[in-house]
Amino acid sequence: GFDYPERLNAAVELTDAMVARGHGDRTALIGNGRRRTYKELSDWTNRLAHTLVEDLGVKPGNRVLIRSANNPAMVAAWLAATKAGAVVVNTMPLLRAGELTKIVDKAEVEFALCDTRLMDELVTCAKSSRFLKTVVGFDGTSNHDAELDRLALEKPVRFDAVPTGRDDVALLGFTSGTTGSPKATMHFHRDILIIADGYAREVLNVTPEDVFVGSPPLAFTFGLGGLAVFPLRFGAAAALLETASPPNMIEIIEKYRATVSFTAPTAYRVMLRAMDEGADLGSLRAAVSAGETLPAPVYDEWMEKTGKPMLDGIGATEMLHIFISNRFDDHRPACTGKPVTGYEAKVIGKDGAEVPRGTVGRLAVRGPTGCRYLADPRQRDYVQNGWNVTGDAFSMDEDGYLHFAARNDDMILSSGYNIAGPEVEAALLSHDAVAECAVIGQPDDERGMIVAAFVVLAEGQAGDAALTEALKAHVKAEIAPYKYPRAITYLDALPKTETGKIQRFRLKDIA
Ligand code: 3SK
Repeated sequence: GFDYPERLNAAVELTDAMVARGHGDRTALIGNGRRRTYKELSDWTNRLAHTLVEDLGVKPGNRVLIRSANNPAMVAAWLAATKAGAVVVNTMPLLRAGELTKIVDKAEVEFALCDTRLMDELVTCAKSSRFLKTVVGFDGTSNHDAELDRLALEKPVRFDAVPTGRDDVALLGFTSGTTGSPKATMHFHRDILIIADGYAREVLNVTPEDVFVGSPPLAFTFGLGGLAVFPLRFGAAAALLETASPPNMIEIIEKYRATVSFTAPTAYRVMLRAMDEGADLGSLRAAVSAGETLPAPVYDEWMEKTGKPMLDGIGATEMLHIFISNRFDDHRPACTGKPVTGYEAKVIGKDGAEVPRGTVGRLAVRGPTGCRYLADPRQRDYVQNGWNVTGDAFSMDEDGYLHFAARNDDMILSSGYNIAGPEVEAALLSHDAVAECAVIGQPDDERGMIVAAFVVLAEGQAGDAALTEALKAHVKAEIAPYKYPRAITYLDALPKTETGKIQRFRLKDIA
């Protein structure tokens, strides 16, 4: 089990406790051209915590919103607010005032810490907010040239962190999901450590020698885990990128000899092409893929080129992080693997009963973390009889491995056939002309639904009638012919959430 003392502050465990364990001189964070050791991070966050409490008046339980791109100052702000006993709401840098207002209202946010380069939308939101009264800027470029930094510089480097309980809420993770309406998920101090002591320890075997890199925003729990909690829990380093395009990630991997990467399959496809052009990604010992289905060809090519498996995993903001994953020594293509230590999984039908092995149903999980929506009736749908019923359709094979079929709303019922959209997407993606694609069901008088594909073409390709026919023929040759897309539309880009997930529901309006 996961045994933590009753009084537990996750931020202390990730900073001061690491210094006490002898990691003080090791690099904790790299970003904006600077390295920060664990001792520097500990001092920095303690000074900031003093400022939050003494200058701003933050009290335990206050909700503190943080707005920034991925940089060390954002991690420091998160840790400092957590040390002060606040409940932190990390937000994406691109959100507009209207979107911020929904979050501020839902979470009753009173304080906001914001990279000075991103103030405008937040100030607009604060002007009309019933809740948000204090907005303070920090310098995301780490030159300590903003109000929060200046106040903190005068403070002592020791701070008596608020002795929070292990089951006190530390974090509100917002999920807009792929369907649009935001929910806040509550996570305890212990949950933050569990995802490291479970998944990161068991699946990734993190050591102090590791250097993490990746693309998910820290405002998404996938990124907060992979780029802050996991490295800091084990004395490793995180290299943070404000703009995590695949070329930037490649540059950082080569420069810092990064060992663990967290990103989505689309970025790994670009990295594979860069390897053909001579990029050296040989330092990577663990490539974690999540957030979207990992197509078998990407998995196969990665294995072929690096000799190491790509670690496909599935997580959810509701569960905080990854709960089912492949392992270095136990992995298969087109397979998400088995539950992470502490979690159990089953596949259930509409009646809630487990379906036979090999049958597609809804994935239900339970374990040391779980869904607690803040003031939201959808809690009743997500947690049923103690099981977290995810929005994903999976099957479990005879050996207990879980295979992704689709998000429940990605299943397409066409002429009596149940077609998993991602399977058609994988078939399309294996054609050289296709860079990205998404498949949805489109209402059709004759068939009820047809499979409709939206394709972003690879450079130099033309989306003409000949290519459309070629793509249809290609899918028919790859998978059962009835699954082929009867409609193909070419787009310059796919609609995506801030976290890079394709918003298939928005394609319904384009179709
Ligand atoms: O797959 C996801 O959506 C996810 C969400 C939160 C944390 C981790 C992951 C992989």
